[in-house]
Amino acid sequence: MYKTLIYEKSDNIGVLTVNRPDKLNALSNELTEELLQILDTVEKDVDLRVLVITGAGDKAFVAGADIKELVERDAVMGRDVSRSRQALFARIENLPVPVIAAVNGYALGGGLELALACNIRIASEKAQFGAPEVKLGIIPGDGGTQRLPRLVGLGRAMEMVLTGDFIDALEAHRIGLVNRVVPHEELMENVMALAKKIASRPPLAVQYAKEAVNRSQEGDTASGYELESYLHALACTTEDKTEGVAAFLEKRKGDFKGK
Ligand code: CO8
Repeated sequence: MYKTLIYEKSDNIGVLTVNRPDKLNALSNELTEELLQILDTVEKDVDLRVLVITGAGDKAFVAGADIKELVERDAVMGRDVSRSRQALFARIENLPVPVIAAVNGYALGGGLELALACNIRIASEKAQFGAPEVKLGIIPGDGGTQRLPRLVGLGRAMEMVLTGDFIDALEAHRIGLVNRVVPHEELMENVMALAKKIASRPPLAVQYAKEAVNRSQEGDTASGYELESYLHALACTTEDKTEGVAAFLEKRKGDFKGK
């Protein structure tokens, strides 16, 4: 049903694979449209617990925006595409379920920005990261100038954005861009183990915790604390909280219903 994406779900975990391997999974307009469609489905799926995003093939997660489509892009189109892609990536960042990027190869330009919009990044040892936009005479437009410095610090982000140089997975790990680096063949196994662990936690608590942690990036600490209190209060109203606390006290595993 999708031409540029594959979506599979099992055990409440969705795996979204960007599927243009012959173009290193470059983000074309068509692919962006299909991502929007799939988000409509994912956002409404009450059984979903975790979404994993990865790239098809052995070389790339996503090697950036489709450079062919940049040829015709004037200022008005540039602003519109940037705004709509920023909104798309913000939707991914703020999905009710956690999103894990399984970075299996090049994560460049818009592909780096997609990985940054995911909530957790696990990299294959083959992964490479870069913001090469400046080499094309443009700048990141999918939220990268804001998310990258928050994750790796101003100086490191500035160096990546101003040089366009790539960094390897170990360097990405050293600067905090990815949570961990694993052998290439074991990437999905590692990502799925993490996804399953998160999926086993009380879903509403996971959702509220994600929302509170995401708010910390918006710069207004006072309203972040306020939101945390209200989401904590909301979590206290759930059946899963009653079950989770009882399970601990009774020394047994919790049975969580997402209620
Ligand atoms: N767009 C379109 N096609 C691409 C892209 C891309 N980003 N990356 C790779 N491809 C294509 C190649 O053209 C090639 O196609 P073909 O076989 O038809 O010639 C195929 O994928 C394989 O690529 P290579 O032969 O180049 O593979 P190599 O292993 O030799 O090199 C690299 C791999 C180093 C990753 C190289 O492909 C490369 O440098 N790619 C471009 C990376 C890049 O500059 N990305 C940033 C793009 S700009 C961007 O993302 C801006 C985002 C913000 C936009 C503003 C708002 C929306």
